[in-house]
Amino acid sequence: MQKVESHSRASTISELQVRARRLRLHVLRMAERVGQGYVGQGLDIADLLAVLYFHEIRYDPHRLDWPDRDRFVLSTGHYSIGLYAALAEAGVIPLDELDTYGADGSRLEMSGSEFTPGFEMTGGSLGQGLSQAVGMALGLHLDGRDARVFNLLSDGELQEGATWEAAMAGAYYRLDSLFAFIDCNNQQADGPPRQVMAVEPVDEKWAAFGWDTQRINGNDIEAIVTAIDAAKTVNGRPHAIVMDTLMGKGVRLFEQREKAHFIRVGPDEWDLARQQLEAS
Ligand SMILES: Cc1ncc(C[n+]2csc(CCOP(=O)(O)OP(=O)(O)O)c2C)c(N)n1
Ligand SMILES: [Mg+2]
Repeated sequence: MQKVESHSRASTISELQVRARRLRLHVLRMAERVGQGYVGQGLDIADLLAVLYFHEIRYDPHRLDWPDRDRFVLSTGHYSIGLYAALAEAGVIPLDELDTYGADGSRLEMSGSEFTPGFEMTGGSLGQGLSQAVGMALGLHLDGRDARVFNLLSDGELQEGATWEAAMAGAYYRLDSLFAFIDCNNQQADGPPRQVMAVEPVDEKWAAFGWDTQRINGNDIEAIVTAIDAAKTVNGRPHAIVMDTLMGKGVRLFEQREKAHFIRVGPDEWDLARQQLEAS
């Protein structure tokens, strides 16, 4: 399968770090309006989204239906706050619209939908994204397009059986235009996955399913860029990049919460959160 050329909007590591910081600030801005939300996930995934939206993926913010665009498929609908931040920073949605996050009638619901500009699928029901990503990658290949598909999954989501059916299909069809990022933040709604239904060793599972697999620190921008570059050199297999991340990354107040799946934050805590982000 033919590989696409490297991205023309490439940024340096320090530029990407600045982007990631801005994405985190957007996440705090959104969540402050409602006083709660999936803040930890938005902060933990900002580094990956900065790399994807400002370095790697090909898209046109003014022509979202461009057929040759790379697809970003968000399996984990509750991570939408992070994707809204990236889409606003990228100019796909107006920055001011972030203030409507979670409000009645907003295009920015807590779990994103296809009516949100830049969303390729409706999220919320976990375990659906990889099947759709496999279908998109196969369809694009059959159409002779070299667009790639990037899918974000979470560690808790790996308990969904459909994910593994899709993993088998991706390897069977040798979809090397497909990149799955698995966010291992060691948390799910009811605590760490090992106390709910263990998912580790995550990297060994993807490798056993025939995927080109790497495991990295998902809060290290240079490591993410390097891993994607390495994946692009491997032909004939889909790529799994397993990322160990920290829920709430960048804000000590949230990093230290034992259960951070959905957090409520007091009105007096937001300024402190922003200060901690600046200091981090
Ligand atoms: C099919 C399905 N089952 C259950 C849920 C409820 N649910 C929403 S988020 C979540 C936790 C999933 O794990 P993970 O994404 O790792 O959680 P986080 O790291 O965000 O805490 C669950 C069980 C759902 N959205 N969809
Ligand atoms: Mg998790």
